[in-house]
Amino acid sequence: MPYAYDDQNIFAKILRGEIPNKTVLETEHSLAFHDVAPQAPVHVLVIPKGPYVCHDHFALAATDAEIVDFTRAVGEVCRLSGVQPGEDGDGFRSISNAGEHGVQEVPHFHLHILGGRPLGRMLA
Ligand code: DGP
Repeated sequence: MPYAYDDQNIFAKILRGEIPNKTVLETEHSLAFHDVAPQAPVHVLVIPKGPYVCHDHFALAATDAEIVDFTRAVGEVCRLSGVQPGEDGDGFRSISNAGEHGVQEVPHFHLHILGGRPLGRMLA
């Protein structure tokens, strides 16, 4: 059964307030917080509050309101983190790992926003 959501995953616990987090942004349907093991000066995770396992699950099953909220939250996180491309921020990378081949550690959909230094070319 694809997309079986485990409500004991660590981000579900963060959403329930059982584990602390360093919040960057909270909206009606989304939460953004600093990664516990940052891989760059800016490393923020953006997650929907709904129980979605991975990006494709979210894309197929989330409501329009959740998708709009999440998409806007990503833009707002980039703005708040100062990584917008251009003379001020110089850009960022957004990554979402899914499943075994994608080496997804936490089975709650999240988008990594990485920036604050040149990241090098990476597709795989
Ligand atoms: P992924 O491989 O895409 O599933 O990456 C999961 C990320 O989640 C990884 O970069 C580390 C981060 N992470 C794991 N546990 C915690 C936690 O308890 N708090 C926070 N803030 N981040 C966590």
